[in-house]
Amino acid sequence: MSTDIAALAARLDGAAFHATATPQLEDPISLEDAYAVQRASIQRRLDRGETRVGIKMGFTSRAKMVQMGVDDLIWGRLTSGMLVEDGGSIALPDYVHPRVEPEIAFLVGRPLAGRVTIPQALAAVDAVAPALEIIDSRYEDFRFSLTDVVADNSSSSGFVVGPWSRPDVDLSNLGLVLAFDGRPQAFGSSAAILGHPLRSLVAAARVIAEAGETLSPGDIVLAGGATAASALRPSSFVSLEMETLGRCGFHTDP
Ligand code: OOG
Ligand code: MG
Repeated sequence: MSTDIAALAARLDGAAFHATATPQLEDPISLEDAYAVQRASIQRRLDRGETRVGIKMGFTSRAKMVQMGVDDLIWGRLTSGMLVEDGGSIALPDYVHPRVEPEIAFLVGRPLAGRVTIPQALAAVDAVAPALEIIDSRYEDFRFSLTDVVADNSSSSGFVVGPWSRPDVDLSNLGLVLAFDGRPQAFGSSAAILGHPLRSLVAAARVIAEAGETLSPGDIVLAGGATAASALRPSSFVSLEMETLGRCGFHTDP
């Protein structure tokens, strides 16, 4: 039986919109269909007036793969509705069971797509920043197969971007601390992201071309969590401090 892409897109988009979990998909779907569901569910957000902002890479670190029991790189789409202001706040009831993870953001300055080298990827970058991703699987118990999570826009739900720096910073091994109310929650290094976060941008250029699209000037690319994700709690201040790049953070409402 062929997959009903539109029905699955409506179901996952509805689960995100209403912040209610949906069961894992009843029938396994192909990876191609999973990305088609993702695209269709994001189109529903664009039809409601959100705009395309960039993409996020997922499972680019061992810590993330081990935490979720998945072992292949995935990607998802970022829209304007997912952007949380640095220092701003989110309301937990708008989410199903949100988690946060430390990332690095790239600001694309020149079109980028296809098979590129690390220097070519770097040449397309205008700026880099510390970033936090809020992931929120729409599936019950935050459990999914690889294709389930791809269909669910790779759990993408929100993101915060800190101050932009020039891209000539050495990104290979920047220490980082994720903290809740100033208490360290996770320690890591940018090296956890595929050995070097620019490798994630190289991968982003490849996957976006496979989807028949391009990274365009102004797009943001999230390189993927450098540590396992942490569950959000009410009334806390979540912060990321990254060596050289600085800090960003957000509050969770009571
Ligand atoms: C899937 C999204 C993975 C990352 O940074 O590795 C991801 C998930 O863990 O729910 O965003
Ligand atoms: Mg992530």
